[in-house]
Amino acid sequence: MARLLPVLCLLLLFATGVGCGLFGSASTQGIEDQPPAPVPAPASAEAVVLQADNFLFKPNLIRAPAGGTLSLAVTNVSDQLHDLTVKNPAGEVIVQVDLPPHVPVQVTVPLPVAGDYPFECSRPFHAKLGMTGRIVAE
Ligand SMILES: [Cu+2]
Repeated sequence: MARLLPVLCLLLLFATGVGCGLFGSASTQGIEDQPPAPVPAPASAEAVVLQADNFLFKPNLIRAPAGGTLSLAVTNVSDQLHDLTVKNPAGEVIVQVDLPPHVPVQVTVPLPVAGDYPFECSRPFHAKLGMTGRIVAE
């Protein structure tokens, strides 16, 4: 059930433009004197734009809050096939999606624990040529 919360928040955000005030522990809808507590929701609610090219990912370092999911809007801007392969901190592949040329692909990466989630293109030699990156969940 906890995994659904970010999705629900996202849906709520799109549906109403209001955000996650209903679910937040500190409702900061109004103007308050206190500095707002760090709320990662706006960053995680919007997809991070990721470009795949010959032979790099841009950006190749993405920071995201641990304990939720990261939405990526990935586009392969080159003319050849690439993929996005993401591993968790234990080194297990958790996401693998093909990236056809010039086709936007929405990718959701679960980030249940803090740590480094390395990603790469698994096509032969592409990672060696520079198609690597890192998601840092913190
Ligand atoms: Cu590639």
